[in-house]
Amino acid sequence: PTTIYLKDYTPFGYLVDSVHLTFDLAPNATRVTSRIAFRPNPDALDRQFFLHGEQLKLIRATVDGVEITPDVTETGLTAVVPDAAFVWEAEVEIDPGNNTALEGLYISNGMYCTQCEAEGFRKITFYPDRPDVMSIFTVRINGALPVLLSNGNPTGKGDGWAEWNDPWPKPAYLFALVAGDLITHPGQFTTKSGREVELNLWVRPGDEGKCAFGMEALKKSMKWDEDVYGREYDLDVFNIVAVDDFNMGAMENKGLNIFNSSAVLASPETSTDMNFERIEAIIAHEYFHNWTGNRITCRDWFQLCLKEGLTVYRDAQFTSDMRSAPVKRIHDAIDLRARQFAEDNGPLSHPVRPESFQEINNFYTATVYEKGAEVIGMLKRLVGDEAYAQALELYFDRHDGQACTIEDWIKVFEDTTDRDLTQFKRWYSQSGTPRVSVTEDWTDGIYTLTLKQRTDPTPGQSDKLPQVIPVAVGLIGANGDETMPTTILEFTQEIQSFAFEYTVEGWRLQGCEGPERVSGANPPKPTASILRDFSAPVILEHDQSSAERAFLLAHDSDPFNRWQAGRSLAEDTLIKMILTDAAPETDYLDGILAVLRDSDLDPSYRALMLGLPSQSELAAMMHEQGVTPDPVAIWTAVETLRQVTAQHVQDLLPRLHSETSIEAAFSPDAEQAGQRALGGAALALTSRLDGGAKAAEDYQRADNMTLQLSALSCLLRAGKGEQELNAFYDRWQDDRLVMDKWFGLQVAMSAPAETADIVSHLTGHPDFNWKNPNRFRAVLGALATNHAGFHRADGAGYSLLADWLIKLDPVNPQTTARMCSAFQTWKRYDADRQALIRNQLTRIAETPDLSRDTTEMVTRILN
Ligand code: DPP
Ligand code: ZN
Repeated sequence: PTTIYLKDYTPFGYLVDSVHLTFDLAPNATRVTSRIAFRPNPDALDRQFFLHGEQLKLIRATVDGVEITPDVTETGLTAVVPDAAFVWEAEVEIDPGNNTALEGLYISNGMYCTQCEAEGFRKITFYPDRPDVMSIFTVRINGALPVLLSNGNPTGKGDGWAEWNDPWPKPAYLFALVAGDLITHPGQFTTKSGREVELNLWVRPGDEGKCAFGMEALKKSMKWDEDVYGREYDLDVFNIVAVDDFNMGAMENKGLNIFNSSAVLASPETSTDMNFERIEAIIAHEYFHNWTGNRITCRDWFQLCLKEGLTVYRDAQFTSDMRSAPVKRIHDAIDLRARQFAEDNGPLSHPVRPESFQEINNFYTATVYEKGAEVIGMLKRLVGDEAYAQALELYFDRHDGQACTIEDWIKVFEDTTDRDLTQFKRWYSQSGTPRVSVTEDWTDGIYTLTLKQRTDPTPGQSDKLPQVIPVAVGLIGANGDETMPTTILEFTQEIQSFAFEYTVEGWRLQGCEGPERVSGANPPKPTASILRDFSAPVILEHDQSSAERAFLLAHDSDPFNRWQAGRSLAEDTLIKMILTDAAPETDYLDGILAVLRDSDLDPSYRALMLGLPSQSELAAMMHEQGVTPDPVAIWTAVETLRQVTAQHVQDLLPRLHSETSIEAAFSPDAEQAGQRALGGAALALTSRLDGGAKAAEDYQRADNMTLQLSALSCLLRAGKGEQELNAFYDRWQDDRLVMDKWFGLQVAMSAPAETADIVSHLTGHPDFNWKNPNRFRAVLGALATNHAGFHRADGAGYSLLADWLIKLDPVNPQTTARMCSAFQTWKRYDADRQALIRNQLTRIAETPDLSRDTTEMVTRILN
C-alpha cells in the first residue's frame, strides 16, 4: 500500500464549475451519469487529468461531446483533455445491492443510501475526490421509490423522479443521496434573518414514534448556533435520515445528514438517558458542521481536525449549555483518558494533524476528534473568551467557501490577538500525552509550584519539545475556603516555577497586577488545586497524600477537581489493593460517604463520584509504574472495592435508590437523568448486598429503558436474571436498537472466565446479523471492552475477536480496521499474553487479500 504525505500536497490541476449527476437507480445496476464542467486551475502546476474511481464499470466517456477512451486502473482514470475549459461526461454502472462496505452508494433494508466521507464518492463516479475541489451540484434521481433526496434545495419532482440543487460549493465527500420508502417527522425553523426552513426527520415506517426528541434537538442546535456563534442555516430544507447499516455515528452531508439509527432514534421505552444525551450531541455536532466543515472545509484529509476538533468543541459547549457543564466536562475527561490516552500512549499514537497515512478512514480517531477539541479549549483558555469570539468571527468571514488548513486557523488567532502561536502549534504536530509533574516549595511565606513537562517518544517521534500548557490553579486555605481563585499558568518551558504570594486579598501569582504582598504576615501553607476543569489534556503527576486528596474532595470549589480528588483516591486505593491485597482505604470510603450524604450536590454529580476508573485504565497506570498488570487481579480489586463501598454506604442506599422512581412524567432532561443515574448507582450497590432482590422488583416496575437496563445489569452481575433476559428478548426482539443492548449487556456483565463463551454463544444466535455494524459492535465490541474477559489467560478472547475480524474484513474493512484497536494496548501485558496477541495479529496480517484499512492497522499495532 502507498503512504500519502502531508508535505506532498499539491492543488488539483483543474477547477470544477458545476456538476450534474443523474442516477438511474437499480439494485445491482445503477447507472450514474455525470456532466462536469472543468477549467484549468491557474494555481496548479500539474495538469495531469486524473479522476478517482473505484469499483466502477465505465460505460462511456466524452470530452466536449466527443467520445474518448480513458486509461482506467483500479484507482481511477487518466485522460487527455484540452488545455482550456471543457465538459466531461461519463456514464458508469455500480452495484449498490452488493456494497457491504457501506461506502459509496449502498442499500440498507431496501433503502438506497450513501456515505462519501472520506473517499466514498469515487465509488459512485469518476471525480477528483479530494476536499479542496469544491463545486455546485445538481442531481436528478430516477427511481420507483416514494422518497428521493439529495443535497440542497428541491427543484422539482414527479412520479419516479426528483431533482435537487445545492447552491453552496462543496467537496464530493459531502454529497448524499437517499431513496426509499420513508416517512417524515416534520418540523419548522425560522432563522434569525427570517428564512423559513422546512425540517424533516426521515425514518422507516414503524420508527415514527422515535423522532420527536431528535427533532427538538435539531431546533435547539439551530438556535444555539445562531445565539452563540452567529451562524445561520443557509438552505430552505434540512433533512435528516436514519439508516440501520452505517459505519459511523452520523454524517454531515450538506442539507441531508445521514444518521446511524442508533444516533437519532429515541423514545423513553427504548432509549437510556445516556442514549438521549448522545443523540442530542450528535445531532448538534452534524448540524454545527454546516459552518465548521461544510461552508469552511478542509484542504486535504490531514486537516481533518480543522473541522472535527472544532465541531466536537462546539458540540461540547452546546451540551454544557443544555445540561450541566461540570458533568459534561467530567464525562469528557473520562472519555478522553479511556480512549485518547490509550491511543496516544501506544503504537497507534499520531498527531492531532497526522503527517502521513495509508487509509484515511483509520484516522477518524479520538486523537483527531477529542484531543483536537481539547486543543481548541486550550486556545480559548489562553486567549480568553472575547478574543476567541473575535477570532471565530474572523475565521468565518475570511474563509467562508474555502478549503483550509490548520495554518489558516492559527492565523486568525494570531491576527486577532497579536500573539505568536508558533509554540502552541506543536499541539497539532507532536503526538503523545504530555506528563506534567508537580513539586511544591514553601519558604518564607512564598508558595511555589514547580512544573515539569515531558512527553514519551511515540512512533516516528523520538524527541519531544515543550508545549504550551494552560494549567488552571486555585489555592485553598486550611479552613477549606478558597484563597486564590482559578488562575491560568502559562506553562511553556520544560521546567518552570510559579510563585504565589500572600496579599490582603488572598494569594496571588507573583508578578501579576494587584495589591502588594503583605510583608511580615505568616500565612499557613495553602493546598493547591491543579489542572482545574481539566484545563489541558495531560497526565498530571502530583503526589498528594490521601489526607490532601480527601481535603480537596471535601472543599475544592472547582467541581471537576473535586471529582478528580475522589477519582484519585479511588485509583490510589485500587492500585494498593491490587499490589498488596490491602483493604480499601477509609479516606476513600469516608469521602464517598460524605459526598453521597450531601444532598446539596447535584444527583448526577454524586452518581459520577461513585464511578471508578476503568479496568483498562488501571492496567495502564500499573504499566506506567513498571508493574505488569494482571487483569484478574484488577477485576477482583474492583469487585472488592464495590462490595466494601456498598457496605460502607449501606444506610444511605434506600434514600438514594428512591431517585429511580420519579413522580413526574418521564423526561430525558439533565435533571431527571441525574436522578436516575444516582438511583441506578444506588441500585447497583444495593444488589451487592441483597443479591439482586431490589433489582428484580425494579425490573418489574420499570417503565423506561434506563431503569429496565440498569435493573437487568444488576441481575446479570449477581449471576441471576435469566428469566428477565428472556422476557426482555420476547418484548424487544423486533426492535433492532434495543436488541443491540440485549446482546451487549450479556457480554458486558459476564464474569471474566465466561465472557468468551458467552460471546461465542451469542454469535450463533439467529439475531446476530454480523454484517450490521451496530450488531457486530454490540457483541464483539463489548468483548473488547470487557477487560478481564477479553484478556482471559488462555487467549480465548483474542482468538475469538481475531476470527471475527478476519471474517468481517472482506465485507466491511472500515469497521474491521476500527475494531483492531482492541489490541493496541498489548504491550502492557505479560509475556504469555503478548505472545498470544502477537499470534492473532500476525494471523490477521497474513490473511490473503486483507483490506488496506486492516493491513495498515495491524501493521502499526505490531510495530
Ligand atoms: N460524520 C462524521 C462526523 O461527523 C465524519 N465527518 O464526525
Ligand atoms: Zn464530525
